[in-house]
Amino acid sequence: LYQVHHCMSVTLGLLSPVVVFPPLCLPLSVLFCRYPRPGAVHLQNPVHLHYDDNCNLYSNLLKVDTCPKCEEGWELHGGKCYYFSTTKSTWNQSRDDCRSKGGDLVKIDSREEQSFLELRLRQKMDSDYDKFWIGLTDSKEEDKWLWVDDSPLNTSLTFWIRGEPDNWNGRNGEVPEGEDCAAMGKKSGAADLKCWFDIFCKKNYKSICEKSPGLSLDC
Ligand SMILES: *[C@@H]1O[C@H](CO)[C@@H](O)[C@H](O)[C@H]1NC(C)=O
Ligand SMILES: *[C@@H]1O[C@H](CO)[C@@H](O)[C@H](O)[C@H]1NC(C)=O
Ligand SMILES: [Ca+2]
Ligand SMILES: [Ca+2]
Ligand SMILES: [Ca+2]
Repeated sequence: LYQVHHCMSVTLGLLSPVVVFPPLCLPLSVLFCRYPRPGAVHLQNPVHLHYDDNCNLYSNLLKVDTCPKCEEGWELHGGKCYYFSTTKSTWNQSRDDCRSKGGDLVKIDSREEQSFLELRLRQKMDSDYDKFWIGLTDSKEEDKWLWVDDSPLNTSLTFWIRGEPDNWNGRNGEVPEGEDCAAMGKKSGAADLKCWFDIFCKKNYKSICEKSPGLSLDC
């Protein structure tokens, strides 16, 4: 059964987009689907209708192929969309910018994701000083590294450069709070993918945003 999209239902004389009035799914609705639609495959009789626990309606009337799609300027990889900024700002400002675009600073969940980002940054970085913010900070509590979704850093999935994080205070201790934000990138390529380091959050860097793709009918 396929989830029903692009259908209208008539319930109690009211025309409405299909779905949903939890907890009552109003299964007495009459369903009107306009087809053939591009990308829609008309399936065979008999027609089955089924509501799931969230009152989403499923039927075998038609199958509409959808595929993940990223907005202009974002790159699809491994089922997620990535945006590599071209301007530099503080960690906080970079995070706000990602959120205003519907995402957040990137959270690195796998060696594969790190490998993709490490490779892309080799191409994106103007020089080896041209680093990119990631969504990792220990600003709440020193040495307790959290991703932007508040999940703790998995200590078996880290890519710190040797000697990092070191929470450096500046040459004469002029930054008492130390280094609390994480950035990454090595223009010439990182040994064993290790290219994370902690640095002052006020530093201006480019950044990597991540968000989930939308679904497109245009595959
Ligand atoms: C970043 O923003 C948070 C929350 O708004 C604030 O508590 C923190 O002090 C800011 N950090 C910096 C370095 O500006
Ligand atoms: C941490 O990462 C390792 C290596 O990828 C993985 O096997 C493990 O399940 C992860 N632990 C958690 C709590 O996510
Ligand atoms: Ca991720
Ligand atoms: Ca720190
Ligand atoms: Ca450091």
